[in-house]
Amino acid sequence: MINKNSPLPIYYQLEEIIKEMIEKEELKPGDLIPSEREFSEKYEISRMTVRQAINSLVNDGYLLRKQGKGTYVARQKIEQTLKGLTSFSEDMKTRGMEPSTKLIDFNVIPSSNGIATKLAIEEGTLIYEVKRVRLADHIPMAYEVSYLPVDLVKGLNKEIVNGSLYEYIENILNMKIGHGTQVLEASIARKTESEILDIHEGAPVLMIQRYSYLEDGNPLEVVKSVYRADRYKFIIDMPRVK
Ligand code: 16G
Repeated sequence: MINKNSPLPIYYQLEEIIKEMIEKEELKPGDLIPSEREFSEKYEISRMTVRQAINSLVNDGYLLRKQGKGTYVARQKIEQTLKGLTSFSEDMKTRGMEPSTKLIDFNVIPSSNGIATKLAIEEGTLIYEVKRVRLADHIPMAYEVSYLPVDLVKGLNKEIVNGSLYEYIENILNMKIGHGTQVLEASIARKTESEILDIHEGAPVLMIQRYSYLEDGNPLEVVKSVYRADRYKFIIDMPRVK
């Protein structure tokens, strides 16, 4: 219920009410939400306020406006907890979704200075450059470009990267992946990324740079991923530190 004496703005309270309805699945993805008039009559608030709440939920990706049709509940974002180093395939399977990959490009190239430094190899040493679209239940989620030293990850090929890279490294090559560092930044989709991810050019994306290392400390991969911000959110668990 809306509390008009609360210091919280009314539009914000309505946003929370609608989010809760989505969480409790009283409103499901694809459902048409009640009209502005219905909300305004039910909660005895102005239509302007209702519009403000709905606009904000559209901007945040909870709702989707379809021209001339109304406002619908959007597919809810995938939540990824940033706690341990996991692979895309593992992440999707844990959620009961089917991971798949569309290989865009697979090359062996001499490394540039920047990548060589990150991989602790000499500039010009051969590296794999793997460009993949990662999908969950057939929906593109991320575009990923990975660089790995050829000498380290023996026998990598197109078929393997069509499945799980980490599974190959750990179960076939029997190497142990130790830890990773990840940098997360906000960005917007450029033309190629928007085409690959099936979003508008300029749509918000989350850009992630991951460096991962084997247990012995050797750098394993440098990966740049572009995630759809309308489908993904990252959750960070933070133990209190002083
Ligand atoms: C994730 C990792 C990526 C890794 C891949 C392996 C991020 C940002 N990136 O997508 O670094 O190469 O998983 O997944 O999380 P795979 O084993 O399914 O190929």
